[in-house]
This record gives sequence, C-alpha cells and structure tokens, in this order.
Amino acid sequence: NFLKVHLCSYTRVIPSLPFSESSVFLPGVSASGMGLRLSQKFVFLLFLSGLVTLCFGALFFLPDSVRLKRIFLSKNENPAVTVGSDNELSKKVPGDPEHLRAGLKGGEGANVKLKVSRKPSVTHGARTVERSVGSRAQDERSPARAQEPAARDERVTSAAHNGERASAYSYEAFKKCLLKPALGKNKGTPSDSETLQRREKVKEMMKFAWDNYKRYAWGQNELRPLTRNGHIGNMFGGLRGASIVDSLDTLYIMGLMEEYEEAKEWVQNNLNLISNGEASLFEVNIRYVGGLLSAYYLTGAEIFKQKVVELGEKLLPAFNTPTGIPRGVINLGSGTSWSWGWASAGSSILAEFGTLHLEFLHLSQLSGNPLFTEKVMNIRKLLNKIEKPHGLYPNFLSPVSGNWVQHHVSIGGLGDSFYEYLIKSYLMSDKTDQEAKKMYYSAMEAIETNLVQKSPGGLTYVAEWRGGILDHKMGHLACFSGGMIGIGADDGPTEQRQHYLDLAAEITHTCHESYSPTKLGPEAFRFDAGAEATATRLSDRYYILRPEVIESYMYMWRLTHDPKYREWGWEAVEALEKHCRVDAGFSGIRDVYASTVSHDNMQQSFFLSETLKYLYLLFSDDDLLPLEDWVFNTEAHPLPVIRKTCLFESNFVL
Ligand code: DMJ
Repeated sequence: NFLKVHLCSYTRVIPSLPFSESSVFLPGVSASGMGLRLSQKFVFLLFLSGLVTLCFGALFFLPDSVRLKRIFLSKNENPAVTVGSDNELSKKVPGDPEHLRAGLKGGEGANVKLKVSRKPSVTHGARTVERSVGSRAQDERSPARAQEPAARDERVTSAAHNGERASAYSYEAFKKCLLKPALGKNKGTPSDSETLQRREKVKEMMKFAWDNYKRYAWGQNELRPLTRNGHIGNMFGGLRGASIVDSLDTLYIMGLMEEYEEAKEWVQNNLNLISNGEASLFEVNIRYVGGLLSAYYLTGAEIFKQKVVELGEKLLPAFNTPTGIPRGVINLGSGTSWSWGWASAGSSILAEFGTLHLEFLHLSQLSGNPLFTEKVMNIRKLLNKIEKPHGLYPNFLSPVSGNWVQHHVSIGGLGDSFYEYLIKSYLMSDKTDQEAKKMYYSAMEAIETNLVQKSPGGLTYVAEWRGGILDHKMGHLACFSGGMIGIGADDGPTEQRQHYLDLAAEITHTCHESYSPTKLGPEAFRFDAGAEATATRLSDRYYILRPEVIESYMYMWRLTHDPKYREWGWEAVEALEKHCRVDAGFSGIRDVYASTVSHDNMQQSFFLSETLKYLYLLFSDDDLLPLEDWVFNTEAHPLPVIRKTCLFESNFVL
C-alpha cells in the first residue's frame, strides 16, 4: 500500500510540474536542468525510471476493484495467478438468510463468504454475488472496454448469419426423433386417485406461487412474499423476469396454459437482452438459457429459439481467456469478464465452467453455430488432460494457467453439477459421448474411494475433501447426487450397476434423514461429534426452498418404483405447506429446527422451476418427459437427447 499510494502519487505529479517545482521531491538538488551536473541528471533520470517501473509493477498487486488497475490492465489480460490458501475461503460473515439466494449447488450454509461468497450465488448466496457484482458495476462502464471482446471472434455475433442458420433448424424433424410423445399418452396422469390428488395439490401450489409472483413482482426476478414486492438482484446482469423464464416449462407441463401464455407473451414483448449488467455466467446459463431452450423444445415457439441464440452469443466473450476456461462473471453488454472476488487467486469454479455443456450443445444445434460446442469441448479437453489429485477434481482452477488453485473437492457446493453434466452429456448424446462416460465413471470411482463414508449410525454420506483431510459434512446441494448416481447406474461397469443403484438409494435415504423434525432439511448437516445428518451450527439451519432432496426422490421413484419415494415427497409437500406457505407465496425459512417459524421473505425462482416440477413428476406417470428422450439440466429444464443420425436423415426427408 505504501508503494501504491506514495510511488504512484509521484508519477502523477512529476510529469505535470516544471522541473523547478519538482525539487520538492528531491531535497538538496536544484531540478532546473541548468543547475544539474551531468551525473546528477543521470541519477535523477535513473531514479525517475525506477519509480515508473515500480508503480507499474505495483499495479499487479492491487485488488481487481481498484480503478487504476482497471485503466491500465484490462481484465481479460489476466492477473497473475498464485496458489491461494484455504483461509481466504474460510472467512465468513454472518449471513442474513433474508437475502440469501442459491445459485450453484454449492453452499455452506447461511454464512456468506466474505469475499462475496456464494459459494454464494453458488452456495448460498446471492448476497455475496450481489456484493461483488455490484461493487464492480459502478466503474465497469467504460465504453472503450465495452467494445473489446466483440471483435475477437467474428463468428460470435453475426446475427444475420446465425439467424439464417437458426431458421434452418427443423422443429418437425426434431420431434420425429423423439422415441415417445413428450407429455406422454395422457399428460402423465396417474391412474390411482391418491396420487392424482397429490399431483393436483402440487399444481395448485404452482398456481399459487405464480399468481402471487404475477400480482406483486411481475417482470422482476423473484417474489418477496412477506413484503409483497419484487427482487431483482445482481446475478442476472440486468436481465429481468427470472421467475417467468424459469417457470415456462413447469407451467406448460402442468397444463397451466393461460399462465404459460402470459409467460410466453412476456418473453416476446419484454425480455430485453440488451443489458449492460454483470451476470453470473452459470446462473444465466442454467436459468435463462436452460429455461428458453426447454420452452422451445416443448412448444416449438420460434420466439424462444430466437431469444436463446441471441442470449447465448452474449455469453461467449466469457471464454476469452488464455485457456478458454471461462471466468465466472460477465458484463452482458460489453462482454468483459472477470473472476468472482471470493474465488481463490482469480480462479474459475468447477461447478460453474463445468455446467455449460448441455445447453451449449443445444445452442449449436439450434443456431448452426459450432462455436458453442467448441467452447465447451475445449473445457472438457483441458479437464481430461490435467493431472487430478487421487483422480479427484478440485473446485478451483486458474483460467490463466489451467492449473488447480486449491485442493478442495466436493460433490456439493462448487463441484456438484460438473459431475451431473458429465453423466448427462453422455445420456444426452444418445449414449455416444464415450469421453464423458469415461470421465464420469472415473470421477465416481475416485469419489467413492476418497469421499464416500459411513457414519457410526450407519448412514452413507459423501464428505468433502480438503487437501487430503475429510470434512464430515454434506450440503443440501450434495443431495442431488442420489438421483445422479441412480441415473448413471445402468451404464456403469456391469459388476458395479447394482452397487451404484444401492449407493444412490443410501444417499437418498441419508438426505431424507436430514429432513427432520419439520420434514424440511438444513443447508448443511454433519456426521461428526455425535451428529447424524444434523446441522450443528445455527448458520446451517436454513432452508431456502431448495429442490435437491426431492430431485433424488423423483429419480429414485422412476428407477425403482419403491413407494417410499412418493411418501417422502408427500411429506415434503405437507411441510412446505405448513412452514413455507404464507399469504402471498412461498418463503424459505431460517431454522428448520425451530418450533416457531421465521421466514426469509424470498420465493426463489428455482422453487418454480425445480422443486415443484420434480414433485409434479414424482406424482405423474413415467411417460411424462420420459428419461429415454429427455435429460434435465441442473435447473430442472428438460433438454432432448440429440439423436444425430436421426436428425440428419429427417432433415433430408424434409
Ligand atoms: C439451482 O439453481 C440449481 O439446482 C443449481 O444447480 C444449484 N442451486 C439451485 C438450487 O438449490
């Protein structure tokens, strides 16, 4: 700091002053050129150039947020990367669940990471995300920088070019390649009356959540049900209507057609993609890109295709890094991108850059632009090649050097959906993507060897790994892994198939155990010091309407038809009604163990896109979005299996 303040103020003053005045800085020497001897002049010049060099060098040590650094060093030129320490991540500030949001499956409770923790948006917190994004928002608006990335790849934004290609895509051909009708024979209506009633209840919950959003927060990102107003936040780079885009497919699947039409009309007339805000690449991808893609594939409405291709192009500059590993935050207007302030040494997050593959393959498919696929294949290539400690994938990677920055491994926050997208890439490729398959099963083997544990009480759980030391906790986010391991079971090595299905069932059971006594689960729960799937810290006790446990029930039901999964799902419905339903919507709660409920005043958009959708599917017949034809992205947006040969032939037929 001394260098920064003092040396830099010298460089600012000296060039603008006549020499006589700069003598202030070199006492005892007359600075007028006339009064100096040659050797003095030489020493003075040497001193001056030393100062300039030092000042410039000092810029590299300034935090990213300092304006001076932004002026001299463009973000995309990448700061030097050094190996970060765990301390950086372990600093927490007390979280206020009222503002906590939940991006990435990636969180550690209501504690928000100080440096804009999200594990934050990732894990818990929009609040952290908002902070980091917000703080940059003010000084990020230099027009010079705004032009920067556009010129980098002429294939990125040629709207006319993509428009042409996009219109060449044949929706009819795509439909012919589905094995079964998307909505089943009878929209998945179950034959037994109890299940039907339960399904109707879930539909009513969706309508209630939607109506209140519409009434109090229409066009904003999420509803605040206690204060009856809207929330915008900073995660989506100035985009609006997150709850609308996230709900399109749920409304359609549930047959809430009037509501679906309202949503579609809003997208048509009001979804403005010309925004100049800073967005989480991950969140925009899973919610907006995923939501628009599945709305298109389910309905064939051209508007969704147009919007999603346009939005996809805005995300491409995030990949302009030395390795092609995208940074976490991007300004949707200028294309400038940077890493989260809380991420160690400017690193990118595994679950963020590893959760783009499904959507980007579909963007190429719809637009005819191969660039989307190239970007994610490049990530794949790097991850495949890099050395992995014990076969594990750490959560932090430098987009500059392509090396791991920290050895923290987790199937929950910060890691989670990377693994999910490996197996789903394989399934979505009609089981042709052998590379994804291999990476998934090797990763699973390493996870089983190093992370999977049995508690003294007999519960199976997946611990976290910090440089070889186990942290005996699981986040709510990690509970999606029951479903993931379940859907991957059948394609594993023959002798392992039953084992994987059993493991999936055991993890789902453990997560169900964590749902007590309110029948809603905490953000994180532990298995040490006598704890058996319970939150031991007050700050881990919140529940923000997350879907992961219910998601696993849904998959396990489809895979086994064991009635307990429907019973557990129904328990969750009753608990949501009892503890989370308020007069104007659904709200997260601050403490799942408290006898008196305290609400956080946030109806997360993923409650509509995921939690309620998975519950509805749980109480539907399996032919509603059959798993042979559809994979769900990490925000529960269904994307169709790509059957290349069939599509090719069908296009010819047309
Ligand atoms: C959702 O946005 C997605 O499921 C994401 O992968 C993780 N976090 C939330 C839900 O908890």
